[in-house]
Amino acid sequence: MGNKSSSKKLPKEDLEFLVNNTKFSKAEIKDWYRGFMKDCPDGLLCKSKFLDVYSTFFPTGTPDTFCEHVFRSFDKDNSGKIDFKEFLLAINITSGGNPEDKLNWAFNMYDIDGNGSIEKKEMVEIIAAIYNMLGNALCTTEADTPEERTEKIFDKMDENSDGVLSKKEFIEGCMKDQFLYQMLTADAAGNQ
Ligand SMILES: [Ca+2]
Ligand SMILES: [Ca+2]
Repeated sequence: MGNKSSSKKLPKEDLEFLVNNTKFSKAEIKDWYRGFMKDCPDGLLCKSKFLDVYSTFFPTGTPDTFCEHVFRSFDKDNSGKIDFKEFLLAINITSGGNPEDKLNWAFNMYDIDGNGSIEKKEMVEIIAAIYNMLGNALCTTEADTPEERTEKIFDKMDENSDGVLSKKEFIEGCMKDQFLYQMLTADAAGNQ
């Protein structure tokens, strides 16, 4: 067959890493990689492209703000670009990774300033973005504003009442409450 596509191959160690750390098979990972390299020949995905790809998971609503937060949570060095490995981990986790991985990731996304705890204003910001993205998908009987919703969530999750959520409080709180889990990880928009 020869190598008619001259694009770089995915390094073996990256492939192994992704097989071990995502739900995707070798063949699927190679498929994703081919598509990725077609769109991003230099091997780096910029924010606007990420938004294009990511929004296909959310056909309704406007995912832009939420996407920015998702992007930030994977763009560890804040370079404005993510590589293939970071990209596939993002797809894997946000499209239904195991609950604990997902919550670990979600915590990092909520912790906007990266100080190790979620402050109320951080949660208000992300919840507003989720509302924005999901449109009607999260319609419940209560029509809370992001601020009201945040207050209720803190009432439930802030075990030691210090006004911030630790990672432990966040993860345990979400594990106990299916609705919160789905809402806070934007799971309602997932692949059901
Ligand atoms: Ca914080
Ligand atoms: Ca606390």
